[in-house]
Parts: sequence; structure tokens; C-alpha cells
Amino acid sequence: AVWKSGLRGVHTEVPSIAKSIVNHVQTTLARQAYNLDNAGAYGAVAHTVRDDLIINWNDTQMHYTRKAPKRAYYLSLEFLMGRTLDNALLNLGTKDAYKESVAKLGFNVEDLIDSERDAALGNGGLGRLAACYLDSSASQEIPLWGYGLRYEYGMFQQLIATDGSQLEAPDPWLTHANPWEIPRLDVTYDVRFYGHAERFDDKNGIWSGGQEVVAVAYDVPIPGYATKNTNNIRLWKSAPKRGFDLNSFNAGDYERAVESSNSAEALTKVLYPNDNHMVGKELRLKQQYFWTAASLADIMRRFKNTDKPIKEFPDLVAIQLNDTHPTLAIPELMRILVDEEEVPWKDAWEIVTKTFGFTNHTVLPEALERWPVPLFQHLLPRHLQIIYDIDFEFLQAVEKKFPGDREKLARMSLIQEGMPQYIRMANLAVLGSKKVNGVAELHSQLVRTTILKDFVEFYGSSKFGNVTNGVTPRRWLDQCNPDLSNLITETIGVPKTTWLKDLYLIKGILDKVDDETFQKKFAAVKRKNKERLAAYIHSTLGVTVDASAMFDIQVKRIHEYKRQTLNLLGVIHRYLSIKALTPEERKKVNKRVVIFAGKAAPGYYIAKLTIRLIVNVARVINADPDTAEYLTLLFLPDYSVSLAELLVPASDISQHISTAGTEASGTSNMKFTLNGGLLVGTVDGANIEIAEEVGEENVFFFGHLAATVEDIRYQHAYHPVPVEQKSPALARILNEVSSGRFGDAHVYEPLLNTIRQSDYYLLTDDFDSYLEAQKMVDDIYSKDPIGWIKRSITSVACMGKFSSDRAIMEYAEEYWNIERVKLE
Ligand code: 26Q
Repeated sequence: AVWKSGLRGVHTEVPSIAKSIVNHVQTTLARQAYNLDNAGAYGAVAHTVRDDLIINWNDTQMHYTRKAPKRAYYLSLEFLMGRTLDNALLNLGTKDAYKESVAKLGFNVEDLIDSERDAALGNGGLGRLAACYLDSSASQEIPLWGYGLRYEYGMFQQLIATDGSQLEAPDPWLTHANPWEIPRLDVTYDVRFYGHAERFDDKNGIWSGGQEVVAVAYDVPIPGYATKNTNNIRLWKSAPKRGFDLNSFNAGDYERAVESSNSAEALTKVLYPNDNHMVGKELRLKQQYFWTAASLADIMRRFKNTDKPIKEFPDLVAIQLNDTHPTLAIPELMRILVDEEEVPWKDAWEIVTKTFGFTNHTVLPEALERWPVPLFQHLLPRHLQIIYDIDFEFLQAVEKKFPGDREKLARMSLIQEGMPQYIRMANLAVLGSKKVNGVAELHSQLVRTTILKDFVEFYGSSKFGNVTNGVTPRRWLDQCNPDLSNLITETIGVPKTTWLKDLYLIKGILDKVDDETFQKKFAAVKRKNKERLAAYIHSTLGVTVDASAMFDIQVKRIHEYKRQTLNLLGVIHRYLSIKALTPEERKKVNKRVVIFAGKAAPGYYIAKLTIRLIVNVARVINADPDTAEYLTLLFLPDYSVSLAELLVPASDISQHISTAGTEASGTSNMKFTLNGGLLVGTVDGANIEIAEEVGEENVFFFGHLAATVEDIRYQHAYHPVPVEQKSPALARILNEVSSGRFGDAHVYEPLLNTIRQSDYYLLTDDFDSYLEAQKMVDDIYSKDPIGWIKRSITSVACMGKFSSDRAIMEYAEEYWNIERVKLE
């Protein structure tokens, strides 16, 4: 294929690959080729692929510079990349050649691939979405760079203690050299904190003093699929400006001098492990400013190299804010323009508001970012002045449009009144952006009608749109499920390199939905993937599971709104029901293996209790000979991208059961469906759009709708009905847990009380409907296996919309106004 053979040597032939691997063993690793272990072989192979990536990276970036098109920048505090080697080989189209080369050297390429550590620079959905978007931008030849932080410690490793509770261990992922990054020790920027700010009458100012930290660039090449185009993620590492603080050094205070260098390096030490929950730590705000300041300085330097006048900045630059985390980029660009480039305030604001786009990922109140004014004042005094100036002008405009509406002004202001006052980052992000979007239709609708209602009335609705999330079919189909990918290719008669970049083409398998031979092949792929997962479960947990049973999977961050507890209580109900049957009756029961995985934020008490209860219920259920054949419950520790790659192809059903209106989109729902697993879900997030595409008859929906949730919560507060009346089935199960049937009777009371008392997430209201949906699942799976396979085939066929290629092209065309720049 054309993209493989550039003028300069991307390794495509077996002899040259093998030669390069041996060369890297001897030079890069400084080891002997004759007694190499897997880790050494992995390192040498990775460096050979790295060489390939760097050649394409250089050519792409040179091409971009020469053509000088408008570029987009994706600012994200999280890039949840997972492993790189397999993905790079597949995107470069060199996997087969490498497999053969590695075999010639006495190694198995799959073993090397499996020995790689995940790059876990993200919490969950938002971080993985950023990774999918970078893959799609390169594959679709869109000139886009990501900007983020090079955390020394990524997402913590999850361990399960003997009592079932979660323990967190650090993730020192950089202790072995990282072949996938290119240090750019010459690309550095100074970033200031604290100090003193002056403001003059023209709203320009000076910021001086305080403390400076250096940002050092590390580049991560992102290869496109079946193209030479290779994009970039630039990650910043913090370093002390000088090795020592000279003042304290001269004063003889050596210890303090070294401490200050420690505090600079502390900035990019660790990823905050909170998902959908704001924590107001000063260090987090420092991370946010450090990263946005370095990224903007870098973007500005690149812009200035084009010699265009500053007012043309928005013609060459689009910056997308991945949630409110990078919102400081708005006042920072104002500061650069007004204080450093001497642009008049009004012109600067016009430039800013043509440059930024803001993607919102949540409507949960506890996740909306707000920062105390006193903290902000101390850390970023000049930015606070700029925010006050933006706010003042904005409120005047609101007052003009809606005279006398004091409450509206209070709601829309960038400053939330109180002791202390808070800065509302979402409001700032809206004001400073050209366009604002949510991540699924329902979510975008909720954004427009709830948290940003006032802003829609003020700006008009054309500023507020939707881009439904997507996932990359390279990693989430071809890479994790090669057998299904091959079956699709042979069935639709379109080359893989074509349909993996135009996912709507998989509709072609619909012709074969009634074809018995195809059905058998399709079912065999699923079965093989389940066996692969069963082998993993056996080797890690020592549990034997029956691959002929239905695999029922819920994997995601542990959070009350995602309602893992609803699933668990459903499992207990199933357990008690099976136990109540005679041995003869049990033979008709649909066999299930129920799998949970996911991390709880270390400070989230109820989420951690949920894990503990799952693990202890599993112990009781799995030890019961009466039910062993029919029900297995598992909690797989340390959920990660690479574990997801094993789970996603192996589900018969997966659960996406958030209280309606709470899950902005979800993206694993797309991954599971794309791999032939059906959904049990609420009418929420992207579940709705998946059902629109695959047909509602192929999704097991249950529960109350988003529109009625508020009314129900009102009833809970003012006309509470005891659980016993609402759902006797649920009441019984809660009592079983309370009675100590699953151990530690008292320990789980706080978790059970969230349901018995306010039940904010409506478990009592949705439980019976959930059981009905599950009964439908059991009936169809056990009584109509062919019908099930047809549903599964149809679902896969209709998933074209959910490619992240579609999503990235919507951003490019409708939000950034940028075009493809193909490297020939
Ligand atoms: C904020 C302030 C301080 C500390 C941490 C945070 C923080 C960190 C991560 C807040 C939120 C997050 C992550 C949010 C997230 O992953 N949201 C998910 O985004 C997905 C992609 O759009 C959606 O599919 C999910 O529905 C949404 O929950």
C-alpha cells in the first residue's frame, strides 16, 4: 500500500525490520542480541516502530508548516492512551511483517504486545475520548494537535484487599524508559504563579514577581490509519527554573533551595483520580494554569512564525476545550493579547471569542468546576482582574437585554456570591467560546434547557450544538476483535483499509443476517472471545467460568449515578430466585456470568463501599453449590484500557444503567455494541442514539425517562413512600444484605441508606422495570438463540454513526472550519 512506502525508510520488509531490531538491542539498549528476554525484545521492537513513527511525524509536520493551513488544538488534561505498540503496527500496516521478523528472532509478537504497560493518563470516558479523537484526526488527515500534561504517575493501580475493599497503589509508568515519547528539551516556556498584578485604565496590565516554573515539551506521535499523516500530542513536564533557588542558596538554606525545586516538579507528578467530581485543590488549579499557559505560548509562537497580523489568529487557530479544565486559556489569551501584544481589549476579546470552542461533558452539579476567589487571587492575580473585566462588560450587556432581572444577573455572572465567592468556570468557558457543545443529543438538550438556559436566551440557540461522541473502530474493533474484523472484511467485500475509515460500510453485513453460515461464523467469533476472557479470568482470579453461559458486563468508573448497586441488587435477586427453585426447575435457568470492573475515586466513600459489597456478595454466590452452575459473579480488579480490549469483544450483554439524564453520553456502550454485545440500558446519553440506529427492539431499555426524574425526586422529598411499598422485591433484598447474609452486616448500612433514605438516583423507582428488562434478556437468550444472533449482527451493522471519524469531521467542519491536509 502507498502509505507504507515513503521515500525514506519506514520499515516494511522483514529483513530490514529484523536488522533494525537487532541494531536497537545492541545500541539503544546496549545489550547482547543472544540472551534477550521479552522485555528487551519489546524495547528493541518498540524503538524500531518509533523510528517509523518519527519519519512520518517529521514529514507530516513539515508539510503542515509549508502549507500553513488552519490548525486545531485539543486541550485535554487527560489522554487515556492505553498501549501503543499494537495500535501503531496496525495503523502503519506493518503488523504482519513485524510478526514474521519477531518470530525469526525467536519471539512471539503478541507476547511482546501484552508486555507493554498502559499509558493511563486519564480517568475514564473524557480521557479515552481524547485518545480516540487524536487517532481519528490523524486517520482523517485533519491537522490537529493535542496538548496535555506528562504525569509521572497516571491513574492509580487498583488492588482488592482481603476484606473486599479497594486499595490504591501508585502507577510509576515512566520507571522504564518510554519509547513512545520524544523529549524536546529545547522547547520550554516559563510559567509564572503568584506575584503582583497592576491594571491600567485601558484594561491592560502587568503581572510580575511570584514564582516561575519551566514547562518542558514531550511529543507523542499519533499515526493515522492507512495514511502517512502522523499527528502529535504535546505533553508538558514541569521543572524548576534553576536547579536551586539562588536566594535561599546564598542565605545558606540549602534544604529550602532543594525544596523549591521539588515543588516545581510536584506540579506534573500525578493525575487527579476524580471522575465527574470537582476537587478544589490548589495543586489542581496550578496544573490547569501551567498547562494552558505553556500550550498557548507554544500555539502563539507557531502562529507568529507565519508572520500574519495578530487579528488573523482565529483564521489559523481553533482551540477546543475538553470540558472546563482548560478554561484558564481564555483569560490567559486575553492577557497575552492585551498585556504583551498590546492589542486593544475589544479587539482581543473578538479574537478570543472566535478561537475557542467548549465541550461540556456533564450536567451533574457536583462536577461543575468552581474555584474560590481568594485562592484564585493569590495564585493568578492578573487573571482575576481580567475575569472581573470580562464579567463587568458581560453583565452590562445582560442588563441591557433583560433589564431589571437581578436573579438572572446573579445566575449568569462569572462570580458566584457568597463567603467566599467562587469563579464559575463553565460560565467563563461559554462567554469565551464561539460554540458550545454537548456530547450526545439528550445531553446537549439538557445543557441547553438546564445549566445553560440563561445563556441560550442571551446568545441565541445557534451558539449551542451537539456532537455525539464516537470511538475509533481501529482500536475498538480491528485491534481488540481481529476475528470479527476479518469476518466483516470477507463478508462485505470491501478492503479493511476502506471500511475502517468509513464505518457506515459495515451495513454490508446486513445482507447476511439470515444466512446460516454467516450466523454460525459470527457466533463462533463471539464464543472464541468469551473463551479468551474466560482464560484470563482463570489465570488471574483462579475462577473457572463457563463460556457457554451468557456474559453480562458492567465496566466503568464506580459512581452512584452509574448505579452499579442497581445491577448488584439485581444479581442478588437472581441468586435468591434460583436458590428458591427445585433442582429440576433450575435446569431451565439461563446461565449467567456477571462481571463488574471499575475504579472508585480514592475519597469517594460510597463508591468504595459498593466495590466491597460486590466482592463479598460474589464470595457468597460463587461458593454456593446450589447456584454455581447458573450464576457466577466477578469483580475484575484494576480496570484499564487494555482490560477493556479483552472485555468489549466478549459481552453478550453490557449494562449502561445510569439514572436518566445523568450520563452525558457514555462511550463503552458504543464499543460493546460495535462488537456484537446488546445493551441493557436506561433511556440516557448515547444509548438513545444507539437504539435509533440499531432499532429499539434490539436494546433492552428500562426505567423512568429524564423528563420525569425531577418530579420523582420532588416526591421523594415531600411524599416519601417506603421501599416496601414501592418494590417489595427490592425491600427484601436490602433486608438480606442488612441481615449479614453477605457478611459485615453493619458495614454496608451507609450504602443501603442512600437507597432507603433520599434515593437520589431512583433505584427504588427503576428496580422492578430493571428486573423486567432482565427477564426479557433471559427469555430471548435462552429460548431464541438464532433470534439473539440476528439482533447482534443487526446491531453491529448499524453502528457506522459511532465512529470517532464521524465525530472529528463534525468538529472540523462545523466547529473549527478546517480541512484535510493530506501528506502525499
Ligand atoms: C474536575 C475538577 C477537579 C478535579 C477533577 C475534575 C474532573 C476530572 C475528570 C472532572 C471530570 C472528569 C471526567 C469526566 C468524564 O469522564 N466525563 C465523561 O465524558 C465522556 C466523554 O464525553 C462521556 O461519555 C461520559 O458520559 C462522561 O461521564
